[in-house]
Amino acid sequence: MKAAVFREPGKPLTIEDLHVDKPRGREVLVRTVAAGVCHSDLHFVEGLYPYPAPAVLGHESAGIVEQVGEQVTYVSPGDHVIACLTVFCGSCEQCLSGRPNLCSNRAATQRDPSGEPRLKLGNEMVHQFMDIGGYAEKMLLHENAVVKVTKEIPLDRAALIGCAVTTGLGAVFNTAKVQPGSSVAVFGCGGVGLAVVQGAKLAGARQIIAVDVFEHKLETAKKFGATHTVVAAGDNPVRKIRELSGGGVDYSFEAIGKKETAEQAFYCLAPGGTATVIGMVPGKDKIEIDGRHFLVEKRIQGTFMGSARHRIDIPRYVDFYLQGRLNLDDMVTRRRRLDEINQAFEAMKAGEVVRTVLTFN
Ligand code: CXF
Ligand code: ZN
Repeated sequence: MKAAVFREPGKPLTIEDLHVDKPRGREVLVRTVAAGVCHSDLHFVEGLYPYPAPAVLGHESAGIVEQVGEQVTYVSPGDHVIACLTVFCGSCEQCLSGRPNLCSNRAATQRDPSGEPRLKLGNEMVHQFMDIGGYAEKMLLHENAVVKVTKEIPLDRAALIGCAVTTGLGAVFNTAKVQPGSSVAVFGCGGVGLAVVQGAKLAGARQIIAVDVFEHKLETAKKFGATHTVVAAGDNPVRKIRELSGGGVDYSFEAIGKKETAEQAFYCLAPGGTATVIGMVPGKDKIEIDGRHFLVEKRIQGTFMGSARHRIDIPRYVDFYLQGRLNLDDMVTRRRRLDEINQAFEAMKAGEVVRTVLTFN
């Protein structure tokens, strides 16, 4: 099968022919139909975060089950599925406490490292990014890394639920628990930021302030439900947000992954407000906060994949889409083939697209 392979940080991905094993035990073999191109993959391609090579990147994919291992009970061939990087073991303390997104025993869902690998290039083992490896014609996944979805949702839209949508909506509903009537600021209007905007609208926020350096992205944010916009180019947007919200917002979301914007997300809060940092802030960057703000009960917190319990949350998001309450159609702004993956990254860097989705035959 063809796959886009990561070989070295800073180098383009290369399209190569890999061998994918047959599903064993609780594994399922999925024919990829669509793969969203997410900023997080680019962080790894650029070496901002390390990842072992060679690896198949991609973690926002959807497809059709082709074959299942002998112990699989959850899906059958022909089922439509969304791949989820929040693969869960189902029996560790995190899973049993209702936080399967933080599963502490992913190893239980992976192959024994000394045995036959899932993916190979000749005799060499190839890593599967986040246990998915979605930039490939096929994905060999643990059954707990997929969610079955109705065939009513087109798979190129469904793919986005695998990352951007679950991350953004989940940050709003599960992590921050945004209340009806509240005010929200969203830093960054890419795929995740727009999902936060849509989530805030679904949660009944009265004011949704979108912040970005690109004016065209702010225009898009308005279409998705932003009530106000702030252009952040060269300027600290905190004063403007405080002005618009009459003293600070109840909830803020950082969907970029920068120290500066994480700090701004905290400083634009009203007393009692909560900042949720979604973006991947590099570990070398320390977030600095003036301690006096804690006296008025301001909070800052992390979130991982929208604190998702993916088998519960994803079917709900699919229903929102089918009911016309979640706009995924306009989030897919470009479709490309697998061998155009590097151009898709370039377009993302230039701020040209909300989401490129790679489509497969
Ligand atoms: C990320 C989270 C960290 C690993 C890669 C995927 N989430 C969304 O893009
Ligand atoms: Zn992602």
